[in-house]
Parts: sequence; C-alpha cells; structure tokens
Amino acid sequence: MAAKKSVLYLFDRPSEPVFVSKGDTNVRFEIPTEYLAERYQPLATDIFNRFGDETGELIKVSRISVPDITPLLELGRRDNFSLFIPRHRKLAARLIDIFMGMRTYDDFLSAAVYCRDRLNPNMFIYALSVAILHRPDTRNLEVPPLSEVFPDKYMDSAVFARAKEESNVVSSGSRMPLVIPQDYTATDLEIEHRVAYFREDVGINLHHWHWHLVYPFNAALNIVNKDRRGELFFYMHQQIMGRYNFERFCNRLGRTKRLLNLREPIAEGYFPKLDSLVAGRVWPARHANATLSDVYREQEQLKFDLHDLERWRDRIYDAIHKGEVVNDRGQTLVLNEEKGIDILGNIIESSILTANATFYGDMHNLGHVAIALCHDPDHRHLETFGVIGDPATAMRDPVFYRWHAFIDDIFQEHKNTMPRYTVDQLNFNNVRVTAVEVVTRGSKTKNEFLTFWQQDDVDLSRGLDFTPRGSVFARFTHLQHTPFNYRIQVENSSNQQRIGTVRIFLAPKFDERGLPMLFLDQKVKPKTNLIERRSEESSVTIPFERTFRNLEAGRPTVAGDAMEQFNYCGCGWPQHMLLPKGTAEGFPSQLFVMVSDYEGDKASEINQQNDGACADASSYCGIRDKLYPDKRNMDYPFDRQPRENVNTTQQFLTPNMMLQDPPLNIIFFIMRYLKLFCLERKRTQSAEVYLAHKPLKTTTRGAHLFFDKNVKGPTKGVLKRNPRVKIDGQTMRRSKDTRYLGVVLDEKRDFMTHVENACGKALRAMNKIINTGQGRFKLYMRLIKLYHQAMLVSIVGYGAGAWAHRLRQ
Ligand SMILES: [Cu+2]
Repeated sequence: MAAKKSVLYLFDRPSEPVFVSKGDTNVRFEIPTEYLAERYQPLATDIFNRFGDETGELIKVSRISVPDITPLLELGRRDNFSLFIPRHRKLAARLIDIFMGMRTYDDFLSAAVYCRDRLNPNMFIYALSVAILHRPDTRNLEVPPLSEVFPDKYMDSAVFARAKEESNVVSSGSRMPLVIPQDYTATDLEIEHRVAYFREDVGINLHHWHWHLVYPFNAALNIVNKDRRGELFFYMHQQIMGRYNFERFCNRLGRTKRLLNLREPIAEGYFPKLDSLVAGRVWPARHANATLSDVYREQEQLKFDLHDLERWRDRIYDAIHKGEVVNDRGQTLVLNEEKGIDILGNIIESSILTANATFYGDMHNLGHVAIALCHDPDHRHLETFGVIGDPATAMRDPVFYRWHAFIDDIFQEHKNTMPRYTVDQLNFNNVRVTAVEVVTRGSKTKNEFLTFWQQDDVDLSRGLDFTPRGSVFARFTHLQHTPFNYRIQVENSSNQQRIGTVRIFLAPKFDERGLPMLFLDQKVKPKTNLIERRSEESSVTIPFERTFRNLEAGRPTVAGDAMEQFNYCGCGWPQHMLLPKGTAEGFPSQLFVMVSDYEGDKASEINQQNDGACADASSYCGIRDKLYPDKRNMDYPFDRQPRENVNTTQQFLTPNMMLQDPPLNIIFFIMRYLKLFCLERKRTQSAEVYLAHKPLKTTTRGAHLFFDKNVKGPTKGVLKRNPRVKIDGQTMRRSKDTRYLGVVLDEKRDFMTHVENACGKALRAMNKIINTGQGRFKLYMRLIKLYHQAMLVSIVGYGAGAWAHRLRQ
C-alpha cells in the first residue's frame, strides 16, 4: 500500500506531468502506461526510460478500472476555473464524487494520478483538496496552502520571472529571497489603494479559499450539509466586512458603500498584476467606472441577465418581509429566530442546500460572475474572468467588499425583523464585569495595541513548473501586532460556581452606531475573579505558521486528535491580521466585553469538547463533525436591533457587560522590517543571509559557539561537534556540506557529495541532449555523441584538480 501522504505529491507543480519526479527528494510515481495522457502515449518507452532513472522514492500506482471522466474534459486544461460559475461547480462536484467514491486509499491515489494530467489543474487541485479534507483515510493529511501550489494567485507576477532566473542560475542553497514591493498594484492616486495591504494580504485570501474548501457549494450532501452552514456563510462574511471597515477608518476612508444599483458604473477600478501560470494569461483588470451587463457566454454555459439578479433580490426581500420562504415543493418555511438565518444563508449563497433554486436563484455567486466578466460579458474578446471570479483571489478586489456589503445588508434586513433581546436575555444574574484591561507584552503603557509592518518569506518552488528544484523564497510585507493579553475582572455574587462565555468585541470609538467586531469568544469558568487571555488564543484566528504551513513544517507533533483536526485548521483568520493597523498618533478604539450564561451557549446537552488543538478558529470555521460550538445566534448579542430606548452602546449594557474605559489606542509604528523571520527556517540552507540582519538574537556568540566552554584546563577550546546554534529562539539546521567555487565540500571531506551532484547534473544534461537532439532536430547519433563528450566531460571534470585525488583512496 502506498504511504498516505503520497497523494500530496500531486500538488507539486500542478501543470508538470505526473511522471516527472516530485518534491525536493525526487519522488516518482510509477504509473501504468495507459495512465499517460494522450499526448505522451506514443512516447511512452522514451518517457519511462528517461524519467525512470531518476533516483528517489518510488510510489507504485495500482491499476484500477479508471473512472469515466469524459464529461469533465469539457473544461480545458488551460481554461480558468471558477467556483462561482455553476457549470464549473457541477463539474468539480462530479470529480469530488469520483474521489470520494474510491473504496480504498490506493484506488483513490490511482484515480487522482489518472485524472491529474487530463483535467484542468485548478479544478483538479480544488476537488482533490476537498476530497482529502473529507475522506476518512486522508483527513489527517495537510493540504499544502494554495499560495504554494498556485503562488501566481497571491503575488505580483513580476516576481516569477525573477524566480525563474534565480532558480535556473543560482543553486538551491544560495538563493536570496526575492522582495515583493508592498505597493505594486496602484499608487496613492487611487484612494482605495490605502487598504490594498489588507485586501491583498496572502493570509486573508488563503483563509477565504480554505473556508470555501471546508464548506463547498456543491458536492455530496453529507459534505455540504454541515451544522449551521448557511448562518456561518452570513457570519463569516459579515465579520470580514466589519474588519475591513475598521481598517478603512484607520486609513481615513469611509465605510464600504453597498453595490446596490447594478446598473450604475462601479467607481473602483482594479488592476491585479497577477498572471495565471496555468492559463499563461494575465488576470483581466477592471477600469474605473465599468458597468455591468447581461452575461451570455456559451463556453461556460453562462446565460443570465442583470434582471435575473434583481428579480431574485426582490424575491428574497419579499420573503424576509413576509417572514417565510417557499421551497421547491411549494411548502412554506418560516424564517424564525432559530432557523431563519440559516435558511436565508443557503438561499443567498447559494449552495445546493438552497430551499428553492429556481425561485430564489443564484444571487451571490452570479453577482460575483457578472462583476468578474464585466469587461467581456459575451466572450467576444475571448477573455476570462477577473479576480473576483475566484474565491482564492476575490478578496483582493475593492468591489468584493461592495458586493458583500450589499449581501450583508440583506441579512441585516432579516435580522431587523427578529424580536429584540430583552434585558433578561442578555443579562447573567449575579455576574458582573468590573474591569477590563489590555496589556501589550513588553509595553509599560496599558490599554494600547501596537502594530507594525513585518516581512516574511513564502516558498514559491512548489508552484514554479518547469524550473529547477529547490526553494525559492518571495519576501512580502504584511501587517503585524505585538501580542497582548486581556485582563477581565468578573464578580460572581451568587454562592455557586457559574460557567460563562466571555465575548470580546473591538470597535472604533467614534462610531456612533457601534458597529461591533467580534474577536474572541471563549469559555471560562469564572471562579477566579481575574480572567487573563492571550491574544494568540483568539477563537477566530489561526497561528501564522498554519496559514503558511507547508508539507514539511508546522505539523502538530502530537498524534491523535490534533492531527485529526489539522486540516480544518487551515481555515481561520490569520493571526497577523487580528488587529487593524491603527494610526501613528493612536486610533481610539473600545473593547466591549460580555460574559454570557453558558447554560444558554452550549451547543448540546453532552458537553462537547471544543478545546481540541484545532478548534482555535471555530468561530469562523466550526469544528469538524461537531456542532457549531456556540448555540446562540452568530454575532450575538449584536445580531438584533437594540431594545426600546437604547441608542448608544453605553445604554445597551447590562451588568454582565462592560465597555472599556478609558478607550484604548491602536498605535502604528512605522518601523519597517522589525523582525526578519524565515518561514522555512528548518529547511533553508541560506542561514547566513538571515544571520547578517541585526534584530535577530543568537543565543551563543563567537568562539563559544564552536568550542566547548565547559571543558576546563589545557584542553579548553576543543572543537565541539554539532554545536547548537539558536537564532531568535529557533534552532538552526546544520548543513552538512557547502559549496565553494562550484565544488561541494562535505563534512566527511571525501567529495562523494560533489561527485554525486556532478553525475546527477550530467545525467540530466544527457537526457536533455538526447531529447532535443533526436526529437526536435533529428540529429545524427554521431553528433549527439559529440555533444555528450563535450558537455559531460566539462561537467563531470569540473574542479577535478581539487577533488580527484580522493578517488584513488
Ligand atoms: Cu466567500
């Protein structure tokens, strides 16, 4: 049986054929001849000869009766793929079905290998990811972050030409990170560009993509139909809007205007500067003041009018005001307090759970499509859709937020019809919040958040098809904050122990209506009066390493439940984006803290464990196979109109709530590159690059590093084997060899590594010469031999003066 994680190698360089070796260790799939894509069938012998020699682990792919994928070929290899396009969604759902239906892991692997070179890589990776996440035999695997599989969806396209150069010219140990400028999509002439760092953040786009992997629109019912899915669609996107608007305030921009009138020009233009490496095309841009039109594109089987969107919108409003919807069997479903928002979420999104697809249509998805295709609605220019047409890239575009502000408004319309919470419903008898405080670690001033720019590296190599192996890093700049603690004092005047949930919101101070933003939602047992909570423990975020995790690093070390839940964990708001940027002079904000009665919060009678290693973003992503961890309506207590005569947040308070006073400031430091941190510290060999930067701390210095200081007496200074070098708290990996003037010096000093490297290089050159010579230029064997001698001798013999004497020993 093949090892479980072998399927993950299919994520490596998704448009390179499956028989080309994968990963840094040259893993190879041994496939039946008939699995080769049609293009390669006539070349089978040649291919197996050429690629068969490469060393590395061999994964045997068993022969199964292959699934019929003819209908799926409708989407071409080089076409763009979008989950918002109904036709694409259906094709992907079929592929997910095929993968889910494979009885054993080996069959699954075999089917995936068979499909890989035939189907559209974007669709393949999507369906494969969903299947891995949901198959019982693969759910422990970590799906590589999409930013590594398709880095072209997350980064300035200019970086890829440089990455190709770097990886072709410089050997993998000595490559320097390629710095991506922070402002590459626009200048400050475009005021919306002030929040580009938010929209284009790799982490939040990954979160959005991953959320849609955990909650696919279309697949088998048991995958789609998760607990309160429709409500979570509303809530997760509503929170994004709240967070985005806060960011806008910090940048002196007003809150997002709803895209209410579909016929009005869209003021915001967006030029993404992204290339699709799969399609070999650029992602289309949208100029300012573009208008939407009816969409009719045969190729994607898309045909809808703006009228359709408007009619669906009106029907949905109609249903909200009547308080009921009609399902496709003509039955009435009441939009009540408990289920209403969930039903609406499914209708508006719309997933296959929608109550009535014909009547309420496909509004949210086709809205995305209409905007994404406004530059070529009838396909006359053969252009593909813009970034808002792909969940992996949609959040980059300012219009995404305008569209979702509109979607959110519909949900609020429904929420406004719900009965208001009474004081009794909000209060927690005999429990009072008496003090709230924020302590930023390392800072003496209380009630102050600190934010700054930070740089980090992401490995592009997995997505750089047809280039030499080895890591190539792109260095990007993102927002970050200093970790902090909340200190909340709660008084319990009853004589028993009470259990409550602490809900913490952050809002801009000068927002009269108090648009709240939920940041934390935690369970505590308030027997002790002082509750302290670390910012990293937030129930909406996942740690930085998990947002950008890769196959090798970031895996939880404990087996069992932690692993079980790991994939779910790729979903979650990135920790580094928890706090808005604030301003240099301090942006006044306010914390709202509430302790609610756990009796009303708990999701089920059986006290389900929510504190597994991977429940950390449960507020946005739920917990696998479990009920959503909080029974209250999502966005409680702010999901309803306030009770009579309550106009300010202050008046809204009951004793178990508190508005922090004095307000706290979010202070932004313009201290660029505060900390350099290499994501793949464990794998990179270019440690010296990082050592050179000042802010890093090494634990031992100078001579002590390499000479054992514990040895006393005359032997003091004996060379220490395997010295442990720590940089910034992390142990550096020791490299066993180094390259000097093209010759590899290894630890044993027998030059075997060099000889092996040179032979490998010569072998690859030889294959290339045979391939091009015979296949392309039809050269005589005699000539090819001549080339061989000329090239191979120079490769193998390079620097022989330095190392050849060792061969004799
Ligand atoms: Cu979305």
